[in-house]
Amino acid sequence: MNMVTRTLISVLLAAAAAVTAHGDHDEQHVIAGPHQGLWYNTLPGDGGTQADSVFSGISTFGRLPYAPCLAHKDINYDIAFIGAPFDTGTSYRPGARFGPSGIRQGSRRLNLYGGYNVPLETNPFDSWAKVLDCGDIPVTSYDNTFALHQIEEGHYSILSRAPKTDAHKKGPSLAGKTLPRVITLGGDHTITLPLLRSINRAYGPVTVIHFDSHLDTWRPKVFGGSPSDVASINHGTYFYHASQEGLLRNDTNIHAGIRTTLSGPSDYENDGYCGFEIVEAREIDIIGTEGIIKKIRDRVGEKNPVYLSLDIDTLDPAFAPATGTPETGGWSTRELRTILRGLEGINLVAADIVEVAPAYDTNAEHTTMAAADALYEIMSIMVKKGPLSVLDIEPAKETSDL
Ligand SMILES: [Mn+2]
Repeated sequence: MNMVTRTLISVLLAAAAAVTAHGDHDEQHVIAGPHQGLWYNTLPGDGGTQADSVFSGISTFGRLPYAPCLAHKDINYDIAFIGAPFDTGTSYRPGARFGPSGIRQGSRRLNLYGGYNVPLETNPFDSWAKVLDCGDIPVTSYDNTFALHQIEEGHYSILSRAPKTDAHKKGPSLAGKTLPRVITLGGDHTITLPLLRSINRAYGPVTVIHFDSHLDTWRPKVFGGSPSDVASINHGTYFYHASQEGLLRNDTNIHAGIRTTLSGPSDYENDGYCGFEIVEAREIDIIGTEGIIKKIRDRVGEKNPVYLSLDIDTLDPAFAPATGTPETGGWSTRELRTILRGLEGINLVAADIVEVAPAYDTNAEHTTMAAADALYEIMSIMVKKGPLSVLDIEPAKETSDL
């Protein structure tokens, strides 16, 4: 073994040891060293930067341990947060490339008191699951085609490795393996197309729950005018492409929170062809959060693998002003969080949050805080469900490259 190899191995071992120590709940409260008297914030939920107070230190989602997962294939986890800072598919206000860093800033206080979720009776920061923040996928802002390729490959690298828990048990992927869950921080909504392409490689077609004020199934000639193939893939058309590419399970998908204007009633018709049912935001006045939850659960069923995509513009701009295409008449943060918690028990395999553009936020960080809290509910239902090995799903037929 030469010097370079030895040095490389010792660096990798040190990195692996650091990750293990942070992920291990028994060890993380043991602080040793000459300055241990300075450290005080060691609550159970505090995921790894425990030497810092919540308002200091380097930001990760919920102060989870950071690990360079894209650079090191041997780092494992059960849930990974990964950023996709892409915003060159927007039709109106750009700025969602700062979404990942903004959401992390907004999430700093999530586990100040330990992170226990009272209504769900679980602590996603202190459970069976090893949860990491894997940083961001490198994304070019100069070439959309290349950027979408980067996002698909980056996501697939995070998705397609063995999880920390139940790695050797059978799971619901096409290859019969158990995989980790991935939560992606966008980015404008275009990113959901490469994310679903990655998901499709692992699971085949999936069922999508799409929270948004907009349909995003528009045909390119209706949305954006489609002057080129590159322009035809944008944050209003990606679900049209996903449907055309066979990434969605037929007639199991649902939008929730819709209140956009249309080019005409044919947009709803086209949406149906793409495999979606629609829950409009205003339905909450009649059927309440319970009725909305029931509609979603009835549509997605018990046996489908589910992907959840959350556009922050689902929320009313009073609660989340910092987004590319805000629409008034949306749900409150309380209503959205109740609806998300109502999805407990579904076969959630992965999720994203998109369209957070922090430059338009209030000084009080309304939007990034709302985004972080919504993700906290999503993370909680993932943890409460258990590892993906426990999922009872109807598999797709295709073969896998896993
Ligand atoms: Mn939207």
